[in-house]
Amino acid sequence: MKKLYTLFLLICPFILIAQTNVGLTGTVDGVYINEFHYDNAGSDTGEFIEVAGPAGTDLSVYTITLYNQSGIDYDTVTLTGTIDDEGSGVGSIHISFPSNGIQNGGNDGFALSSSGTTDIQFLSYEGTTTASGGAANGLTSVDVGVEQSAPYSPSIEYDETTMGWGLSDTATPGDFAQGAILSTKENQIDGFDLYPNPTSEAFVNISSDSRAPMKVSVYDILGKQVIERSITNNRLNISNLNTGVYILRAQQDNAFTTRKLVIN
Ligand SMILES: [Ca+2]
Ligand SMILES: [Ca+2]
Ligand SMILES: [Ca+2]
Repeated sequence: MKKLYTLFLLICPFILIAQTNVGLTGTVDGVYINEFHYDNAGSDTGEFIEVAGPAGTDLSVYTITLYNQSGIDYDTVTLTGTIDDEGSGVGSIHISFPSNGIQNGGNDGFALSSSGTTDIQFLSYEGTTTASGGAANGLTSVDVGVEQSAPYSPSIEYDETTMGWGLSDTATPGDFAQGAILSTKENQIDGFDLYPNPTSEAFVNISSDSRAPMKVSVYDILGKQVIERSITNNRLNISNLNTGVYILRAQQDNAFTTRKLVIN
């Protein structure tokens, strides 16, 4: 009997640390990541992560661990205080980060964990990452599916009504009330191709599997729109652009594709 008991004690810690990622729509004992902002055009500013949950929840058992694309935990924040009541018994709090306190991606993320449960919410943006170390050790993140890239939405928000993640038109750090969701996880344009790229020509060719008109926007590295045009002949004139790196975003039917365009 003593042997069995000893065995149980040996196994016990391993049982306790087995964790479950609740993913995009789950909660960690009722609390979940609700909104975040990690990247801007130019210098990053106003970076934050917001969590929401039932009013009165003691947050002192909760931790947010930030992970880079290699799965290394590069920052840890222990939460404090309680969630306020912003109406209907729910509320939110946010943690502010200094400029680029949240890495810009791709494949960066963060985990919300609690000492009171093995459930953990491990999310990422612009790809997934597998944690080696920290609260989410061994788990692979779930990508929210939208990203802060040109034209840089104010925040990324969990929409409780549709149970989906999307780009929001207003950042509301610490307020449960959210901005309008501009777009959710995007359909990609089938067969999209952009060539030559890099280019030193006065045009680029853009093709896809569809013959529908395509709307093309080009942004400079600061997020300023420099071209907006509908094309029907697969050719985009870029003779007005200087050499440099641009973001090209195309829309066709209800699908979008974003690509880096390099002009030499
Ligand atoms: Ca950042
Ligand atoms: Ca929300
Ligand atoms: Ca908010």
